[in-house]
Amino acid sequence: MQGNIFLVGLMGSGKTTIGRALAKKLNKRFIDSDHEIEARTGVSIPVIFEVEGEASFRQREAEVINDLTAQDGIVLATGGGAILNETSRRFLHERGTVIYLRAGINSILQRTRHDKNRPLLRTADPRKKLEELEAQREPLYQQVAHIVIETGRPNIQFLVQSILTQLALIPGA
Ligand code: SKM
Repeated sequence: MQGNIFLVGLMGSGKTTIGRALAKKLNKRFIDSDHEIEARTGVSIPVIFEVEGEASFRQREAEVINDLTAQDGIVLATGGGAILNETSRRFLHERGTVIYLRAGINSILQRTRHDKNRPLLRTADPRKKLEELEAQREPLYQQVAHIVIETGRPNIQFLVQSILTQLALIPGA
């Protein structure tokens, strides 16, 4: 639980891309909780949603967050809805430094346009769905975060640098 960095935010906010780059810079191990769930179940996330439903997916997700946050020295990209679970929020906040990557709906729509791996966006009006998710989750992302980074600027190196600068300001992070 030492030296961990946890990235939270809506799907398509860049958690995986930024997380990988950050882990490389800090010489930490990168883990993506969605990939971990897929590795454990042997199927893709859309299949888990289809076969078991969202509630069951959330249970699996909470277990994975519990296990992964107990490790040391990792950069973890969490699933967009991982913060819905109260215990996961507590583990994330207590077991590492939480960075909320805050992205605008337009950039998220652009990033997820061709992504077939987002069951919640398989709807006639993805913008409306994202607006609903944002309204519901923004307070939870804010609540769990130690640092908030606006991802309006698309330059990954710039974002990683501003995260490193802010981390340096937090004692023990
Ligand atoms: O965890 C996946 C899954 O598609 C659900 C989700 C969400 O609820 O925002 C985000 C993805 O990372």
